[in-house]
Amino acid sequence: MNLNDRIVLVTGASAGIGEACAHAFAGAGARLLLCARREERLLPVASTLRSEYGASVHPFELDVRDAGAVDRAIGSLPDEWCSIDILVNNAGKAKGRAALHEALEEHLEEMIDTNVKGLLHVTRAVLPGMLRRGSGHVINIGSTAGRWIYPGGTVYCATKAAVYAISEGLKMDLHGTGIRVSTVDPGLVETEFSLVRFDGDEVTAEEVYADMTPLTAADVAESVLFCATRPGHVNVSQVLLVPTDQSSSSMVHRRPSR
Ligand code: NDP
Ligand code: 8X3
Repeated sequence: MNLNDRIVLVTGASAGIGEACAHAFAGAGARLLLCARREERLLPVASTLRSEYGASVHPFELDVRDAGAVDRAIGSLPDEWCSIDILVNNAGKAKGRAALHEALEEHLEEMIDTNVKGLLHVTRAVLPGMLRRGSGHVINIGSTAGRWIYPGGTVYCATKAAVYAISEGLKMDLHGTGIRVSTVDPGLVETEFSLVRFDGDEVTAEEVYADMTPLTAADVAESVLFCATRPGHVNVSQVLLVPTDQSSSSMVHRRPSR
């Protein structure tokens, strides 16, 4: 299905899964609204989409944790960009892997404010337009972490369990409106996620994906695009996408090379 001229908003599009989603949607003919905090990373993504796909792209700096900034950004979109057809709630992160009683308060707040409150802020800002038009699609990037709780992941897992609950609740809130809600929940995906989680510690970040074959950001983007391109009467409600090497949060098949 061609998404010709559909407007897709991807949050957290400056890297990883969000950037890959932007590529997938641009390749399918969509117009892209892209946001993230790091404009210096976002603008080159937008330029690449324009040159590779001839895509129409409107990038803007946004911290999804700031409810006022979210409302202002969505409320002041130029007329030709304000009818958002598809929202991909992707911006998110883990910080640290400590037990709750040893975790930094700022880490807990950053995860909850980004993964839960940020997703709610953007969704609340975008939904009124979708409701007026009687169509739209909200695609939330959850995680296996929301279904498989693991040691040191108490708060990150809780935020992703919240994304799961929000996705299920939203379907009920929007019952009969024609607006679709999907959750795409990946397992291990090699992106900058672990580098961010471990504050730039490359060795610890690399250990997460060592000696196994993780998902790529493009694998996840393909599933997101699949959800978005079903016929209007079909809602892909939940996608649980894991590497073949991963059977649970703790069961990861590794083949040490030495
Ligand atoms: P990356 O760190 O590679 O990308 C995260 C993106 O989120 C960046 O573009 C970042 O941009 C953006 N972001 C972070 N905080 C904010 C904020 N406050 N406001 C706006 N944008 C923000 O990680 P991934 O691509 O892996 O993660 C994307 C999503 O996928 C997250 O929700 C994550 O929880 C989820 N996920 C990841 C998995 C994995 O193994 N990698 C598995 C399952 C789910 P910037 O810093 O410029 O703001
Ligand atoms: C990211 C997957 O297992 O690293 O959501 O928490 S995991």
